[in-house]
Amino acid sequence: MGPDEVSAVYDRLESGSSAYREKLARPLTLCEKIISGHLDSPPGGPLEGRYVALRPDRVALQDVTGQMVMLQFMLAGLEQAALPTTIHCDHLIRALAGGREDTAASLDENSEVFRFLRSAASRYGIGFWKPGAGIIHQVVLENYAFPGGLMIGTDSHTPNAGGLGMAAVGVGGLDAAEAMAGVPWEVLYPRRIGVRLTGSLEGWSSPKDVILRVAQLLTVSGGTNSVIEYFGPGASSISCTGKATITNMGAEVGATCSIFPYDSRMSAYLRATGRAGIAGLADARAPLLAPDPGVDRDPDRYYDRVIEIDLSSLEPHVVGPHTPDLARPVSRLGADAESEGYVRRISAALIGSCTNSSYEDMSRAAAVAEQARRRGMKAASPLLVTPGSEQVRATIERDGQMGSFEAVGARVLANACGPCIGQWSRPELEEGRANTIVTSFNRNFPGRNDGRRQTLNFIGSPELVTALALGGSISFNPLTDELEAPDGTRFVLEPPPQAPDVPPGGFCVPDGIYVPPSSDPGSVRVEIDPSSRRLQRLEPFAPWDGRDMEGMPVLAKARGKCTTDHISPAGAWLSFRGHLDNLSDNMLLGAVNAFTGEVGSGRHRSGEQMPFPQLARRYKSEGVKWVIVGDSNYGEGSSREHAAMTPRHLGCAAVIARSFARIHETNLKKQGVLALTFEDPGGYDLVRESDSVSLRGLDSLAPGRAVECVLGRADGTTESVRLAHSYGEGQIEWFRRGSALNVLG
Ligand code: MIC
Ligand code: SF4
Repeated sequence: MGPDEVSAVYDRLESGSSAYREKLARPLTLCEKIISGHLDSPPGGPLEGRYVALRPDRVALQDVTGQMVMLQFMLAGLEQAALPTTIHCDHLIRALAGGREDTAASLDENSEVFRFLRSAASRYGIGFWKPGAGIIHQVVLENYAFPGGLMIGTDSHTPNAGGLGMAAVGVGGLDAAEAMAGVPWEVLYPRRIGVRLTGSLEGWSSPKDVILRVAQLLTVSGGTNSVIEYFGPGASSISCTGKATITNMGAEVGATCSIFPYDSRMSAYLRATGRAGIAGLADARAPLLAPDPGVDRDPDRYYDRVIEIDLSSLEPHVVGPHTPDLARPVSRLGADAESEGYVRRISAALIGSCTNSSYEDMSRAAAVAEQARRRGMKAASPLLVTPGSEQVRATIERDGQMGSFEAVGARVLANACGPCIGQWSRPELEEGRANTIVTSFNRNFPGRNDGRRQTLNFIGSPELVTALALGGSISFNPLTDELEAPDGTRFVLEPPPQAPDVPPGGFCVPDGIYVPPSSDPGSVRVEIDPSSRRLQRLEPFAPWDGRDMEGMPVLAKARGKCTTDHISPAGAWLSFRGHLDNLSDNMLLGAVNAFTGEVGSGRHRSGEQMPFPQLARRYKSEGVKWVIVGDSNYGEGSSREHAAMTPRHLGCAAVIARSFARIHETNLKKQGVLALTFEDPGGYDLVRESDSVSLRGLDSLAPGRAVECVLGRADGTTESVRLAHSYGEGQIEWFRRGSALNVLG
């Protein structure tokens, strides 16, 4: 979008937010302004607690979720994307040998999928970023994000663009396909969490530590259905890309999005990335792109919760393993390793990814590596660098940071997701061996990086991870402990100096990595080989038969954390993200069976034990619908709608959980699976393996009205449990018609 389009967005923001401000007769926070400036129709009153229909400014898709978006878009028979949309090829690229080799090998392995995406993009008016161009969120930040805009993206870390003052929200594929079809996008009007920043970051502390601290305070579900707005005098001390690190990882606390107010750091970044026109517009309308005056002075009145963080006293943190909210200052990591029995030796250290691969990040991490290089020292652990974009990679190659990494023995991987999403091949690692890795990524669920559940992933800033790689152990405290150079001299690392966020010599601007949509779309054929193992045209899901659901078996009762990585693992399975039937063979393979403690398998009514996908196929062949019972924050993590589509495909009628993560709950609803919660969370404990579940009164399903669930016991007795849900009026139609797509088509 050029300055003219952005200017039109600002006019709408001005008028929409004025109208809403008048209605509420109070100052608005930044997100309230952006939402009210993007409403499909003027609000009748306060929007609190309601679903709102919005008109986003753009859509971003990546290669693995984007396949389903395009397949659904095609199934609905649509012509051209109604909104500026781009596809980014990043997730399908593996990490093994190094950037060039891995990109080439992945191009080869995935050529069918890339050809499909490229032709579909060309045909439907969508921009296409080739494999190797970079990770979606970095490329979007460098090219498309703008202050005050509203974007949806089929990836949970879409809020990365909040670093540039955009309200950017991760959604399931069908939300994107609908928006691309010109249908307003619906979201629950979010609650507001304010984070007031004072002071400025010093020494080892970095933007990463801000979000790790926030994650510690909010936990993985504390941001659900909320936006996190950062403000206060410390906000402008953080660079634009540093802000993006913070908003990116708002996904880890389940926030709808996170955002910073417009400031001079954003202006500088826009100018450095070739968008001076937009910077000029935003400069001129800066007050529009910040909370209203009065909000900062009395935040408790306008935010549901306010968190204070003094940047000057913030210690560098490390989180993990297995969950991003298990935080402690790095100074305590050694003690935790001791008391918890974590493997101390670091088997690999990884920096970069969509979260932390800015010019500033790479410069600070390189400054740490440089201290070792000067002393002729190599990293004690393998160090892997994943640049977030070709723009950053080429720039740090030119400016020398890459040289510093390579000098201490680092291997540079492709500009892609690779080791962050289980595309990391580690043939040297013995099967089943517990091992510790440290990363500057955002997620650390079991099995996430290398497909091995025994790998413990600890997350910290890139500079800290680099320092840990030099020490080789998580008992090494980079702030105080000595390292030994090959000549025997001992030294303590200096904290890396502040680094520029925008390169003094400008960014290198790579070419040949972007393909615009066809100017003659009618001539483009989108081909899907009917015998393909990787792509499959979709069939519409069947509508509800209008009857109550009686006597359904509990296919799975998941205990504890059950993220989308547990429900629909990535890694090798990424190959099948465009083939619903083949992908379904991974359903719930990571879920812990609450009845047996086993991972990925359950028992058929006949007593036979088998993997969940097989069990589901067995019930399907018997014509039996079944249910999943979930624990708290079920479906946390990724936006992948596959975690809702595979159960739907294999015959799941309902998921009943203690609570849901936002995107997954919407995905279930949209794909026609009933998403229900126990009114009393203790209801979860009542469900037994041999129960049969009946859901009654479904013809009177209505917003705010409980659903009656009867558990039929093996001994013939029954027990009633009340279930709640969050269906809005229009959403019930998705269930009745079989899916939201059936309503659209
Ligand atoms: C992730 O980080 O888990 C992913 C892979 O980027 C996902 C998207 C996907 O599953 O395709 C996400 O975060 O939404
Ligand atoms: Fe890719 Fe990892 Fe970022 Fe997801 S979190 S977009 S897999 S780099």
